[in-house]
Amino acid sequence: MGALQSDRIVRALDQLRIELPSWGFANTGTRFGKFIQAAAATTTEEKLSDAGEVHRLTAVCPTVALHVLWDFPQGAASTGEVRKLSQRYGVRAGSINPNLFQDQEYKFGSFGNPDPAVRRRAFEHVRDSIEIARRLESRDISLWFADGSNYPGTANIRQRKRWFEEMLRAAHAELSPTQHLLVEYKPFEPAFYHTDIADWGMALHLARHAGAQAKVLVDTGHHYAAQNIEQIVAWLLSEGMLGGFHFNDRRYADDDLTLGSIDPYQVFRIFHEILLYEWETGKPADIAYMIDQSHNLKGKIEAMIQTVTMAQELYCKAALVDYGELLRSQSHCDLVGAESLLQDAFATDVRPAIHEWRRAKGLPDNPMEAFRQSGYLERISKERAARNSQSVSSYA
Ligand code: RM4
Ligand code: MN
Ligand code: MN
Repeated sequence: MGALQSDRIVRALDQLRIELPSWGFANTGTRFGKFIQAAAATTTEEKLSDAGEVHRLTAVCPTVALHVLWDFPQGAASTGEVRKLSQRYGVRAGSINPNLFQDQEYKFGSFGNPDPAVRRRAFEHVRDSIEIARRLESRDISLWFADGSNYPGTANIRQRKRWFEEMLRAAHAELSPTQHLLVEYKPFEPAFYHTDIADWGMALHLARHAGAQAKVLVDTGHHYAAQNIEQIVAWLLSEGMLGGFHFNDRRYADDDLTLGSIDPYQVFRIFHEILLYEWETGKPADIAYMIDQSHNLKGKIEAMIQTVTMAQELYCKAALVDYGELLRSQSHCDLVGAESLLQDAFATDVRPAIHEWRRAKGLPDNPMEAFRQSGYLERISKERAARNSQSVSSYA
């Protein structure tokens, strides 16, 4: 690998930061059941401790996404405690995620619920979440809605759209000047006939309607099978509307599998669009990269380390594309030449250069190996086993 290529890798690694989800360290499962792990985090403190361990070994995960219902039992009054614990474990609060889908009231929706009292309650929860984010100096409030319907004719789609427009606008009015409202979309599940924010067009419309600080959040698992996600990314970048990412991989739907486990080339292509945008415009894309995975079979901390490592590898590969050459090939319609630039970059083994970067930072070459030798897993398994054998926490 030449000096130019190594330089690009160093720059890419210095730039990439990945947010860990607190819920990814707790016991979760599928709607068919949960397999309890002795080492799973049972409290917010344990989640932050596990996230801190991933950050200690990789140095690229300084923030943790938090779910309000699960991590702030006393709402805004819990922020002092969360701040203290984050500091103790060497991480910071990242995006704040309201929970608008788990309470009984939300059976027929939150912002789209026909009952005005439920809509108001949902709005108040979002307002509290914005306040929590403000107290923790978190920039992003990530909104994901389970709202939708299961049977034709049972919901007024246009009316619900109007409620979403109004309420997101009202939520936007609560933001501090530096905060962002991120609007996530998902085509189906848990609603199977219609989902109120089903795709990026709907999310884009609602974000624009809400105000200048609202952007779209792309979750890689929230698309139909053949959809070209990198094209959506390119369009949102071009509109200045890509606010964040939820990383995971999928084979069928919202499978929440480990990033790059099924289709690493797709993640590479997404990173390529982002890096090409940055190169062409000369400005950072300013995207919050977050992991949204919940592993019920793999060890949770190991799965996070695997994800972070994979994200780094694919990001570095994408950084190797010769953009000047690519644009020349594109303008001459040299199809094979242009495509090869991507394929060659994807085929490059970037691991030795990543190891070197880690060594230079005093980090272990191989964070997974270092984790396995650290004794951390054995210690927490012992400490948490009894609690985990009794409790089944979190969502399916
Ligand atoms: C959804 C979506 C959200 C996540 C919830 C729990 O499918 O991906 O981002 O917060 O799951
Ligand atoms: Mn998500
Ligand atoms: Mn999801």
